Amino acid sequence: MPSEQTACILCSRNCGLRVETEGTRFTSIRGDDAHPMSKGYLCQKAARLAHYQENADLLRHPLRREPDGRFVRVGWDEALADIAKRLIDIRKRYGGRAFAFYGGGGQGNHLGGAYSRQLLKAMKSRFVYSALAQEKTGDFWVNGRLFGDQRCHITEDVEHADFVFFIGTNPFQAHGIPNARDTLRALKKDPSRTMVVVDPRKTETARLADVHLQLRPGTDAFLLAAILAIIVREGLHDRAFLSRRCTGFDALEAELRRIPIEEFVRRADVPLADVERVARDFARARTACVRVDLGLQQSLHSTLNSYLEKLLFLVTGHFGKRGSNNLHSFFLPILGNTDERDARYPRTAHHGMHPIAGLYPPNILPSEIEHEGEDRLVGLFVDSANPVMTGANTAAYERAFSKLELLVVVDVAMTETAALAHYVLPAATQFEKWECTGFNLEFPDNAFHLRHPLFPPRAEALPEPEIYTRLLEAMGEIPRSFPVLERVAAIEPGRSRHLGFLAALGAKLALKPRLQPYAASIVYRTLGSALRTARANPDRVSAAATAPLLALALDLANREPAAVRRAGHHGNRLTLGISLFQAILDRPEGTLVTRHEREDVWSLLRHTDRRIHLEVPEMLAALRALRDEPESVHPLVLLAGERRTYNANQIFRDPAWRRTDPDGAMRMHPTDARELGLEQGSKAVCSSATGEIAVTIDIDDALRPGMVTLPHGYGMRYQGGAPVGPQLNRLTSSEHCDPLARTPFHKHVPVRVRPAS
Ligand SMILES: Nc1nc2c(c(=O)[nH]1)N[C@H]1C(S)=C(S)[C@@H](COP(=O)(O)OP(=O)(O)OC[C@H]3O[C@@H](n4cnc5c(=O)[nH]c(N)nc54)[C@H](O)[C@@H]3O)O[C@H]1N2
Ligand SMILES: Nc1nc2c(c(=O)[nH]1)N[C@H]1C(S)=C(S)[C@@H](COP(=O)(O)OP(=O)(O)OC[C@H]3O[C@@H](n4cnc5c(=O)[nH]c(N)nc54)[C@H](O)[C@@H]3O)O[C@H]1N2
Ligand code: SF4
Ligand SMILES: [Mo]
Repeated sequence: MPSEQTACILCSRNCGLRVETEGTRFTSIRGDDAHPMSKGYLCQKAARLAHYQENADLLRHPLRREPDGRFVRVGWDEALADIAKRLIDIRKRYGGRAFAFYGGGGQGNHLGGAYSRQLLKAMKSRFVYSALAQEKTGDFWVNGRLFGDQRCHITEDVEHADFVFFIGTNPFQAHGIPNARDTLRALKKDPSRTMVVVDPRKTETARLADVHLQLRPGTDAFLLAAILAIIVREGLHDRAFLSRRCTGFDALEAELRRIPIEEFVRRADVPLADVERVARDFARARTACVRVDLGLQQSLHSTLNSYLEKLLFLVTGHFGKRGSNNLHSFFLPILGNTDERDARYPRTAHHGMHPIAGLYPPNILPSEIEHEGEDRLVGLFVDSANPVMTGANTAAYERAFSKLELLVVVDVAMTETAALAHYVLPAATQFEKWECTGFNLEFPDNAFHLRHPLFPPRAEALPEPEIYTRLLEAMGEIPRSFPVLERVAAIEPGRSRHLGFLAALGAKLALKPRLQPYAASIVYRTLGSALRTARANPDRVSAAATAPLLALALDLANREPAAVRRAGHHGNRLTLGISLFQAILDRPEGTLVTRHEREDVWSLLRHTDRRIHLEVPEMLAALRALRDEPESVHPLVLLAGERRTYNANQIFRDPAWRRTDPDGAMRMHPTDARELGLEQGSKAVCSSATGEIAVTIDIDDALRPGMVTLPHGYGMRYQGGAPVGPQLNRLTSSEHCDPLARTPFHKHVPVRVRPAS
């Protein structure tokens, strides 16, 4: 069996894979040494990918729900014609405000996004709801203020830092950093390097750390503020960096000097001496960086936390250097730049919410649907997401989705969300089509991996580019053929063909501006069908879907010509982007797209004065308010959504993929268990203000007393059966959230637990 190259689709790292296949199945899955980023690295989850590619929940045909609730098989033409008619009707009756799109890519399927976004244009809607807007939009908002654009995204050079500060993240299980376990072990092995972990649980990562600050859940803002205050009090801030690269430090310093350090550290319940040592060593380290994730972003003070963790590396000047935090360039434009002052984007009808980075928060979606009035949401497309399981308050989603006039779900499998849809459209799996990830978040080197299809789509499943293009055709938004463009695309392949095609396309779109929003589908239907790769694969899916990457490659070459050349691509102003595009098509293992120099960080910063603006009035007010915040006391705090050895969002539906933890047990400290009369393996009921669910108890002294945890990524009804493991979002609430970004506080849910009767 010849081996083929692809990537893992289970987390944002998208490690390169070398696989062997037979018919429609994987027979072997290994790490790919040739992958430019992962270089052969893998974790245990990738070996189980056969359960994604083959399972009993996979959709095989388009389905329509009948009035009695049964799903019946329909043909693509019939389904798309009816969906098109109903969409046009919604647009006519209510305008674009009544329609929204949810999802558009999970942990590695981002190529379809270029196509699905066209549907919003056709519907004259701006409402994109996305999982990113229930975790990272507070972070993006802060980036907008500090660096001048919400697309100024931070990366961290953990591999080269002398001092690494992990707060609210467990990279041993969740990854998120390059080759996490190897990187963590290298840190541990080197006595000259220091690893600090701030986490209420003694996690697998914390066990490898030099210092573990096992703080009280939800107190990070207090701890971070105290660390910053110690740094300023002791004069450990980097004055040269602050005066040369930043503005607004005086206002910030004034606030930090008012922080009651001892009191804040007491609230976090960690030893003051440890905190002082961490503050000093971080500031004095030759190179240091901060890495964060959901433990900060889905916990109390979410957006303020994002501000404070960034201040930690900024105030100490650990930015824009090897081994520090940095900005990076994107290849796929997965984020926008839209804050509350942006008039192009409408506020939502019910909450008056604005988008951040172009995305609206899932937390508000159910009430935007249930809102009374002409401007409520009545039509929704969900693609690559399962919000009924993953949004806060499952019952609210179920209730709201049942009130939609039209719900269409595009997924590979019959999900809990699909079960509520009027139409369910079967997408080809990520190994049955051309695919790629937009999580290219590294600096100074950034890579892009275009994955080739390994299998033909099963039964009637189609790749998203084909689904959305057919839908636009059915809506009458684009014609079914483009004779002139097709003729130009058919000439001899090569750079001149691409240039000739682009000129013809430009002329066409200038003549017909109405077609401009649909460039992706137009190049797909025309240039796309003529594309060839070095390893042409005629019996499988054509490479047509990759055509819009040509525009992105040209754009990157135009924005960052020197970095693209340093990454090994050649050409002049016109042809560099075309060479990059061809390299992407021709290298099934992935390719470097940019290689930056350290100094480039300053041109990636978007404030016109090229400085970092440290003074953010909203955040300084929130910092001030900490001093008067009453201490909250709950019997138990649930950390709802832990990453473990065998969970991977909602990507695997067949429970057989798990080797351990079949029930997704609730972890509980022995002291709490004793008080509640619970033992290892006990059945219990966990209840919150929102709902209650059954759980199985796992006694774990790595927790702090007073906290319990449940894993994310369980609760699916495989083959329509009973939920497997906790449906943890039956416990969470959309109101318990960050005031600015509306990110849910999933890591801090007050609950009660009692033995099952
Ligand atoms: N195995 C596995 N890996 C995954 C995923 C998966 O489902 N399974 N999902 C992927 C996705 S979508 C994401 S966004 C990432 C998330 O990755 P992470 O955020 O790293 O993972 P989590 O386990 O959700 O939370 C991280 C840590 O936050 C800690 N924590 C909870 N509350 C607090 C608090 O108040 N303060 C502090 N300091 N820490 C706290 C928890 O104890 C936990 O160890 O993981 C990705 N990787
Ligand atoms: N309480 C609580 N809730 C959470 C979290 C938590 O920690 N606690 N974590 C949150 C986080 S960080 C995230 S990122 C979200 C994730 O939640 P979602 O955004 O809902 O995404 P996934 O769970 O990744 O679901 C991916 C869906 O895409 C489908 N799919 C897979 N491949 C393809 C494909 O090629 N095409 C199409 N069309 N579909 C495909 C899968 O079958 C699955 O239904 O959950 C969030 N929810
Ligand atoms: S789950 Fe993430 S870290 Fe593990 S192999 Fe897949 S992409 Fe790599
Ligand atoms: Mo996530």
